[in-house]
Amino acid sequence: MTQKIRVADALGRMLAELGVSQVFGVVGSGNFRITNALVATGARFVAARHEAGAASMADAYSRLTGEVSALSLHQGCGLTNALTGITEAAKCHTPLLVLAADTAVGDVTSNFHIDQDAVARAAGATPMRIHSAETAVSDAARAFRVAQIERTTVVLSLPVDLQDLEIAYPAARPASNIRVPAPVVSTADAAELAGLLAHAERPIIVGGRGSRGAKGALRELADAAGALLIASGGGRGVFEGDEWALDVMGGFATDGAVELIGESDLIVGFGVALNRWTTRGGSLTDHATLVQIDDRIEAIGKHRLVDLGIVGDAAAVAQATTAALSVTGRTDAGYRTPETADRIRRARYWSEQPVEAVDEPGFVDPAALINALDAMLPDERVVVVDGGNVNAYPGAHLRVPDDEGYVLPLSFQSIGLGLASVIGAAVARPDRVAVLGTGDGSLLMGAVELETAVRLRLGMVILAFNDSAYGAEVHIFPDSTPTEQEIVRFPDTDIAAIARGYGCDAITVRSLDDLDGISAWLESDRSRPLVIDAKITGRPSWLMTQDVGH
Ligand SMILES: Cc1ncc(C[n+]2csc(CCOP(=O)(O)OP(=O)(O)O)c2C)c(N)n1
Ligand SMILES: [Mg+2]
Repeated sequence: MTQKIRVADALGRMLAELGVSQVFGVVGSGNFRITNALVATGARFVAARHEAGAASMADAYSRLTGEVSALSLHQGCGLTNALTGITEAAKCHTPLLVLAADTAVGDVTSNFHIDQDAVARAAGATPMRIHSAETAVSDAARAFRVAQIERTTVVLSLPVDLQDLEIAYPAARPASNIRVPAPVVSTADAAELAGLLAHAERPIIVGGRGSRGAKGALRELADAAGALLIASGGGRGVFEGDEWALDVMGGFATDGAVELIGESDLIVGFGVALNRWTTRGGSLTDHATLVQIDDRIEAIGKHRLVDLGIVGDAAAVAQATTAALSVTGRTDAGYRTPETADRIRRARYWSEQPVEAVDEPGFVDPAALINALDAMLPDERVVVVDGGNVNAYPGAHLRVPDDEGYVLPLSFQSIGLGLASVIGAAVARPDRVAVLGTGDGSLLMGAVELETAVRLRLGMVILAFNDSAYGAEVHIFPDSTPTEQEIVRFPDTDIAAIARGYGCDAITVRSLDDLDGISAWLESDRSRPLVIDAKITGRPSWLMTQDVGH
């Protein structure tokens, strides 16, 4: 039966019915009703303590589930507070729907008024809005589809006066059963790529985030082509478990992996940006023939010029190329020799590389610490990384079980997104232990979300590498004087005490002898987050020695 309901209630109901099942946000008067309507229709709401946190939670959640989540914000300042996380999501093509209340149409003197469309556009998101009460349902349904199908971050502005008007509901129902045609691959493209693979002596296939749905097809292609496999940072885990796979390409690669990449003559990237990090500024790729396959034409050659670019679906291109290879043929083992197998085994994981640990009294070596933690944690985990000098330790040393076990919220290279991201990851994957590796500076930027993690009873591990500094800045300017460094150094902060104040379990680690608390927590019911305040030696990480831009 048709009834009259408020636009806000209609939108919340409709979006939940379309598939928004998880909402993060901070609720004010402008988004109170729509958020409650989502919840009343079955969506789960997580109240963050700051919009910056809510944005990163939603971003990480959608990265791991592939689902459009919603970020619910108050008008004006709610949106600006969330902007760094929205920018990160937009740069990573996260399918995210931002429900941004807006001031009433024409109310430009409201304290809350800003040009929200301009703000969204400037951040790289797609600005959309509801235009009238009559069109509100179809406006919002369109915004959901754009986020979902175009894999983009949409900021849907919702003027508060329009939200309050009444409309008939159910209105015209948005289509929910959409069939997308199977991707088509040109046989000429597949034959050309097959020809390159057949003639290459040592081919390597790189899988990025965009290759996640194609891993089986890529492994078959690599088998047929005698190619090695490796993931980009964003795609880490995609080839985990394959004996011919290295772990990760780019800044996080081991020295042995760098050597194997350096000896290859053909590098074929699927769903990978081939940016300055993945290619180490080109030094990992410039010697070889470079091929890029991506379903977005604008991605091809964006960061590095390529010898061949194919616009297409990763799995479909891989399958067509495998079929073409069976015609073209490759009779030798390509890069898959016994010697290579041995080198891969030795070079695969950072956690198995020798560490020259330099414990100073009262300070623990960060590489030795992360390797110890890697060995203690269950394999079923989701690893989240923050920025800074220490980011290579969680980013590269913690092994991941598969391509649903890693979140790298560094597309905008902002520090401080880690804590909120790991909360979003833990909400997305309650079946796994969520682990964050972060710096003291990064953690303290968003520490207020520790309360959210406690309230949600998230049994996660938060490892803070505490050097009482913006260590990256110290190491980027090695010739700076102690006086100059004062602006990036801080007194020792008792992060464990702060965490306990929020209700977390916490331990302080000053040497590898202090890890019993971690074992005890792992054996407990894990009803509270564990925060590890690791007082680390202040040396530059191996990543800081690479010059790819900060
Ligand atoms: C939002 C933001 N502000 C500043 C920077 C510049 N920056 C990069 S690393 C870093 C220091 C991070 O400190 P911490 O989290 O303690 O890690 P550390 O470098 O000490 O290991 C800063 C300030 C940034 N990338 N993002
Ligand atoms: Mg630090």
